[in-house]
Amino acid sequence: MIIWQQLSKQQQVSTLARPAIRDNQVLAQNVKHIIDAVRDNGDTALLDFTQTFDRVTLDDLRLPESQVQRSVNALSAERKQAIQTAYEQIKAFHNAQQFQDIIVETRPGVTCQLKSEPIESVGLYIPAGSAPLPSTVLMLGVPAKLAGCERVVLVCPPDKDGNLADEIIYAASVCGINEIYRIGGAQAIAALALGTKTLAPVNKVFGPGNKYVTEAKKQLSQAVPGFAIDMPAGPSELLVIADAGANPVFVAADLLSQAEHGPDSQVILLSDSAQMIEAVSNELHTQISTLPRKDIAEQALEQSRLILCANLDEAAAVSNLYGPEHLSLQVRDTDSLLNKVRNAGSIFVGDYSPESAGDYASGTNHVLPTYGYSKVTSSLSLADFSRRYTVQTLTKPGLESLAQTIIELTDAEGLDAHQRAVTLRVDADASFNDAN
Ligand code: HSO
Ligand code: ZN
Repeated sequence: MIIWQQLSKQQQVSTLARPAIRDNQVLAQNVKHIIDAVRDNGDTALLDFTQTFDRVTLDDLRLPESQVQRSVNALSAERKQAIQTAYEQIKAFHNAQQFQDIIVETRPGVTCQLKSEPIESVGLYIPAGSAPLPSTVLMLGVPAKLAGCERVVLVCPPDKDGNLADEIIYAASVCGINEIYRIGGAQAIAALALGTKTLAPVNKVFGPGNKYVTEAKKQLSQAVPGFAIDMPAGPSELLVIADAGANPVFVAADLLSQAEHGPDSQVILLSDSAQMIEAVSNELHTQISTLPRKDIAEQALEQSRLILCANLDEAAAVSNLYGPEHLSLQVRDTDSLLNKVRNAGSIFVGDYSPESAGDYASGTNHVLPTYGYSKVTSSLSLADFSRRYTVQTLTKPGLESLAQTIIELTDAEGLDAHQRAVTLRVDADASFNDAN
């Protein structure tokens, strides 16, 4: 157990430090090589990489439509119902995020608008890794469709038989996504950014992935003009603040739920009660022994921190310093703590709000900023699938009423052509107005 007050300033900073992202030249070079190959050889490169990395020879990257019905038949009614129910909740929450156009007459005759337009085409990257993530299909597919994106493309690495998980295919079909490709890794991101004969390029790519995917997103967003990515992705994080009245069984279960994601997941417990920390620590050992992903969770727990704080105010301050992806408040007075915490991607309030609820089905999005980016980046929402732009309309009297202001400022900046664009209009004779 770490006692916060006994740490020096420097120790406090190092206690909350995430493992450093090492600038990996070899990784960057390998990814660059993959991107160049896709740029030069298109589909041939994609098929070759799929053979090398996914160990399957495909003759068509696109998932045949017939596969959808096969997945529908293969899944149990319970599993399909669960995907459907999660879909409904996520849809309800994201649909309420629709942007309302703003129109303001900033002064008589000067009208400014803020409008929103869906991003035309988006790519959703769904990792296959150690477990299929149909929940991520919903988290990306629901807002993409609600925002009105014209083309929604899903990519996912195939298994050794060239198949995708039935749950992924079914979740995509529930969202109404039918353009699906069996590709993964850096080559999939390259295809989405650059386009090939079978896969037309998209404007923006979303979704988590391994270090190759993340590196490819980084390189391509810098190299391809107009190509955007969702947000910087890092290992998952959960910080729990628990008081003496919390249930250590619940708290330990939550910490393990995040620890099982990967060896580099980070979990932190802050409490004002040494007994609670002790109890959670014991529970962690009991519960971990029966987890199928015990090995992964154990590695993650090695970097976990159980920290005793002087009081909950201090716990809030420590949490704000760290800025977790997920923040769970298992305290009696949730209202007052909620007022003090900031810098979290998603907050789970009370003993009955496990992170798993938000990961799957409550309705909030589970694509969230990690690595301290919660201080500056928002959790994924409908807004990420559209862009905002402005429109303005000035009448002649409106422009006249602003002319002096603009003339003065163009003088200050020494930009005469800007000034002339105003004065010529203000001085235009009435014949122009009459003619129009
Ligand atoms: N906790 C993950 C999302 C997830 N959990 C998917 C289960 N499936 C990152 O927020
Ligand atoms: Zn999770």
